[in-house]
Amino acid sequence: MVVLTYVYVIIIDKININGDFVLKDIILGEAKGLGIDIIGFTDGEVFSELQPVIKDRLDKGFISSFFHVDIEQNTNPLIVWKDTKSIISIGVSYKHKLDETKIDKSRCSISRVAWGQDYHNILLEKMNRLMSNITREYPDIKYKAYVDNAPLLDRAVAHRSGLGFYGKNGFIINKLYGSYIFLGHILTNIELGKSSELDDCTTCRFCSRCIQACPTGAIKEGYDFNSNKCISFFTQKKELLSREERKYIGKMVYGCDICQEVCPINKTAKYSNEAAFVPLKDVVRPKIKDIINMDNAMFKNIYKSSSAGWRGKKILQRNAIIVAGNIKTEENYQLLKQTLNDSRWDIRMYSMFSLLEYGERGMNEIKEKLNGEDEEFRKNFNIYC
Ligand code: B12
Repeated sequence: MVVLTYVYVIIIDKININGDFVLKDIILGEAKGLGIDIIGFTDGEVFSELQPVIKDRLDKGFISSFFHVDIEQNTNPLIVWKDTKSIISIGVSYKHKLDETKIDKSRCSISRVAWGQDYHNILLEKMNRLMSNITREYPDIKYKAYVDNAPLLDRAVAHRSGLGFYGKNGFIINKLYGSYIFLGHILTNIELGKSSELDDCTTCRFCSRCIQACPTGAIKEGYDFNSNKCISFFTQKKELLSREERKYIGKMVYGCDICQEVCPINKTAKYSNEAAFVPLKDVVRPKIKDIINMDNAMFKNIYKSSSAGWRGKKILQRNAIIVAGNIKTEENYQLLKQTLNDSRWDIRMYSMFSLLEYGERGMNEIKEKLNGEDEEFRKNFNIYC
């Protein structure tokens, strides 16, 4: 039981129903050795309390196109995998320091979610290593590991496994690590018992900083969230962005941290020990021109291996062009003049949108170019400018 009494943040109240303490001890010990900061367990029961919540969000049009809604699958572990008996839920902290005082304000930003290496790979590797160490001793154990890619909701699984409570911004907040934790879960065919679910947090009860801070109003009272209004979603969606959406992007090339940065629990949260998420200043606060001029080799070597890479190189360049319209400098103006001649129609269109932010000068710059574009282009330009 030495490991159980160690630093793990959660309390396991119902140990293995077979009375087998050994296996759970081994899992906890292995997890700690692999840099898994938080771990909890739950059973394969249906998450029936989520069904009306998902339906309500769906009806309101609050669910983004990135999440496939199938309420049965999203809430029933047995439909995801018929052999599920318990779920191991993990959290890995990614709060690292970055000295912003030494960074030029004209640079653009990559949110914490994409600092260092892609969290999907890091968490999946940890979970697979954990389970292969276990199955070496217990070959009858079968499992399936997920990060973001399960039909089940990572947050709901984490909540029921005692990893943290829900913040008003929808995040799973852990008392020690705050909300800067990536989540993953493993479905297994063995009984592992259940951790205690946590009640809501008293700090949150009297706090609504995240709701007030979100510029778009995506976070609503009552633990409600419109993902189609989330700035992070704007930076990732491929459809044309309205002027309002482009303004909200501000200087973000990928993701958004606003609702987490203002959270008082995150201010005092423990820092991460995970070397894979350590940020490199020039990568996470890049020069706008470096993103705009990025070639395939730079994308492959730097951003493709981070979680900012999944939408491709062009989406980061599009966002950098938007930022060049939001941060008005002569250098950015010259960059936009250059991208106005890009071979990709959407890059040309966003260059025009951003040049318009420079007033008459920008308008004169694009006039002739716009006339040279086809009718479809001009139609979209007029709708979205
Ligand atoms: C698609 C997606 C997005 C979309 C949509 C997000 C959304 N919240 O709807 C976009 C691109 C906007 C996005 C943004 C971000 N994401 Co995201 N995203 C996902 C993904 C893949 C699916 C989420 C989703 O659409 N779920 C559908 C909705 C209906 O479910 P839900 O958000 O989990 O909320 C449900 C329950 O958790 C529950 N619930 C929520 N709050 C409460 C409160 C109470 C009291 C109760 C009872 C229930 C309850 O009810 C909700 C409806 O059923 C998940 C991974 C996963 N598979 O779960 C990551 C995930 C939610 N994202 C994550 C992160 C880190 C981010 C960003 C911070 C990235 C960034 N820096 O830009 C932002 C934060 C935005 C935010 N405030 O939520 C983490 C969150 C970790 C955590 N500690 O909570 C996750 C879990 C990924 C991971 N594996 O670590 N994301």
